[in-house]
Amino acid sequence: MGRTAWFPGHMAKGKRALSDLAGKLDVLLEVRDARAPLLTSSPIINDLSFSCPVAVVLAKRDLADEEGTARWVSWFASSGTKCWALNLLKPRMDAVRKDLASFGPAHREVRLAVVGIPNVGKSMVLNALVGKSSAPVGGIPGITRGVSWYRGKNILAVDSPGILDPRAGDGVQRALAWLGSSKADVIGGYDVIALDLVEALRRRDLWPMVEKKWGVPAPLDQPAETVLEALGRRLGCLVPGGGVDLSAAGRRFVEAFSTGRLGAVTLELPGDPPWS
Ligand SMILES: Nc1nc2c(ncn2[C@@H]2O[C@H](COP(=O)(O)OP(=O)(O)OP(=O)(O)O)[C@@H](O)[C@H]2O)c(=O)[nH]1
Ligand SMILES: [Mg+2]
Repeated sequence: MGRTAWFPGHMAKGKRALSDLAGKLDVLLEVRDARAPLLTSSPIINDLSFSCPVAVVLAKRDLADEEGTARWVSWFASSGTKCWALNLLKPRMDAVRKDLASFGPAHREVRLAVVGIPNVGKSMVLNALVGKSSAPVGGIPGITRGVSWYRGKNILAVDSPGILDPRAGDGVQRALAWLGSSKADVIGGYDVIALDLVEALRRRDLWPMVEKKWGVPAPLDQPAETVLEALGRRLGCLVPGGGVDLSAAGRRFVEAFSTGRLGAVTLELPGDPPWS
């Protein structure tokens, strides 16, 4: 079990604020990453869902494999959970708004909170729902710091900071860093995260997406360090004297993966064993 890696004060405060609010809400809208919907589930949802129902958005649909996403949507439906897969860069929210309205009483707007782990797209979902760009959005985890209300047509919505499980194991935290939801530089460094990602992509036969982009192969009998070094040379991440800066190479690799520049990919499917 890994030690607490990244649980700054705003996460603890956000968790308390959401607990105080939960009784006043009609529905919790939990945002997860479509590329790994179980890995990116919110660690606080079980505590909060005693007070109100939960519906799920699988964000970053454009970064996930379409067939994998379809399987996840069916999986949520079969467990009775309302679920929408969305590309928030081109949001189509009419059906979502309509379904969400049914969680509220007829005499007033629906009240909801958007919750989830860092950087999954919560603020983008909120902006798409209320119809304006008011909640701050950013490419690094930890952009939203507090809990704030936003009003849209027939909707009153709270944006909340991303909250991680402080007890998550090292493997979970590293995988979250591949997706941009945890900070690689506080978990063990970009080189460590990237070596893990090399292994994970190779294991899942997903390396061809990297090879296609950068022309670097990763034969199974080659140590992950050798592969990362070759990537570093290809990307020009060198130190004086000609060695490879593995940390810089790792950062370029992980960031390209997390933002989808290497292609669309799904990392887990319904029924896969849990991450450890
Ligand atoms: N390609 C793609 N990028 C997305 C999508 N949704 C969000 N993003 C990107 O993901 C990053 C994080 O989005 P935010 O809405 O700030 O995420 P958040 O969950 O509010 O993050 P925190 O407030 O830091 O916890 C931004 O760079 C967005 O542009 C999506 O559906 N597709
Ligand atoms: Mg946010």
